Amino acid sequence: MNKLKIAIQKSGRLYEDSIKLLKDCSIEINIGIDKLKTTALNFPLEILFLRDDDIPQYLEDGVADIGIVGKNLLLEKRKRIKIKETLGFGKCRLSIAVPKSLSYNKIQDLDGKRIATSYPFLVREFFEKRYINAEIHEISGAVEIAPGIGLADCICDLVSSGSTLFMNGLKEVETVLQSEAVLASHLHLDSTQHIIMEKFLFRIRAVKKAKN
Ligand code: PRT
Ligand code: ZN
Repeated sequence: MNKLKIAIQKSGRLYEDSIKLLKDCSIEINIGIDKLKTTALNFPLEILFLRDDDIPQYLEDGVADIGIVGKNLLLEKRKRIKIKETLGFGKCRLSIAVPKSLSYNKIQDLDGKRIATSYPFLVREFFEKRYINAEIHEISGAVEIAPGIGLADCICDLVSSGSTLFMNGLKEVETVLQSEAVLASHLHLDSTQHIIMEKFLFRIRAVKKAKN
């Protein structure tokens, strides 16, 4: 019997909820010690454990058929894949934050500023739409320390509770994107894969409905 391959995050913020979603859908899995991949015991699903950054590319290439990843990452990476369902966890927002001491009234206050981010595409698009000229500095981690060490004037990063910004003397001033985990798929599934995905989506929707 054909199986559908699902990519989920190997560890990190989406891991627990992704596993829980499978469980809530009554899909039983045994996770091995190496945690590279596993096969569901009672559903035609193979689970691949990956870094979240790699999941959009694998979905475009068809290495995985479906995957769970943050909308933030999907939109930033701009791969040719389809969003099938929002999942209601991993909620956060991609926001611009400036030092608390900076007086901020309107978006034009960001004109000519240096902004550090791991989301250069989404930030550029946000500024271009608003005719703001900002200098984007792409950095891959610890974005929130950039203003403190003189690397940038402000940042654009994911925020959930806001405590990271607070601890680094920053305040949130604009929201670029509201995000949550989504189920996305490869563009060209064969008919069997499509049927399995629809069965899985049917269960996901039932789980979501039961929670509301
Ligand atoms: O190892 P791997 O590459 O797979 O994981 P990762 O470290 O790149 O990603 P991870 O696990 O941190 O995040 C995975 C996904 O979780 C993100 O792509 C988002 O879709 C979602 N998510 C939800 C978040 C947050 N909330 C979040 N708060 N991702 C990151 N953060 C970080 C943020 O970057 C900042 O450093 O948490 C900090 C802010 O949190 P607060 O609560 O202090 O505001
Ligand atoms: Zn990552």
